[in-house]
Amino acid sequence: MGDSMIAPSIEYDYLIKFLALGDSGVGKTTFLYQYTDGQFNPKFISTVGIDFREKRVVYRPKTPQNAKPYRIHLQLWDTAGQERFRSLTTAFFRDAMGFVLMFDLTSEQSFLNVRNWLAQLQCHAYCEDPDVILVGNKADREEARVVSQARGKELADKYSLPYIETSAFTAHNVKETIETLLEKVMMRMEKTIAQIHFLSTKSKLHKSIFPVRQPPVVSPTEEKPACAC
Ligand SMILES: Nc1nc2c(ncn2[C@@H]2O[C@H](COP(=O)(O)OP(=O)(O)O)[C@@H](O)[C@H]2O)c(=O)[nH]1
Ligand SMILES: [Mg+2]
Repeated sequence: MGDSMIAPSIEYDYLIKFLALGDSGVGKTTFLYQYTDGQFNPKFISTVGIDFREKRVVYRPKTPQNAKPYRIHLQLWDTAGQERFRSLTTAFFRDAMGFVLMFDLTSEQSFLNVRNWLAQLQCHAYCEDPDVILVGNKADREEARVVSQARGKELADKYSLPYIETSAFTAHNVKETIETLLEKVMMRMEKTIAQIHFLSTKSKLHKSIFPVRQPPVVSPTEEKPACAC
């Protein structure tokens, strides 16, 4: 593990857990390593089950202008895409607040499997509509690309997800991916806190604090992919 793993102090405002998922070999481990340690690790080390990396960041709300920045302790959970670890890794889905759903721009199969990963998420995440960012990785391998930017964007739009193309090799858009996801999660959190305030001032009982359960990502008219849960 890198320096970011050494003796983190407990002084932070929020502990936020993200989880990376997607087929084996798409670049999840390399991406997270690049984010936390700022390096490309060329060694292919197959993730066994689950692992995590940590990093401290400061989140500045966009509004109001003088909003207090939050100190965030980010925990980035790394899953193994292999089928045999699925029951282990899906148990961790429940704990995560945001998801980096990754495919490999040079692998058609990994792109086709995005739909299955979304179905897994709907089954196992804390709510049916969690914050997810769709990531097409290995953008540096332009000569080997088989999934166009337009197709990636089209799929993301279908599920109302942000779409971003990254390279864990050159670090292109790696930081931006985590920042975009953090922005979404923090906005949801602020909305939830505002709802709690509203409810408590009305002296009403509320069962769900965070997360708030919302309508599913897949619209009712669409065929919902089968879930193994
Ligand atoms: N060229 C290139 N190779 C990458 C990139 N990301 C990962 N790789 C390589 O792809 C292979 C699989 O990466 P890994 O992070 O282990 O994938 P995971 O199974 O999803 O965790 C490794 O050989 C990495 O070096 C990238 O953005 N560009
Ligand atoms: Mg891995």
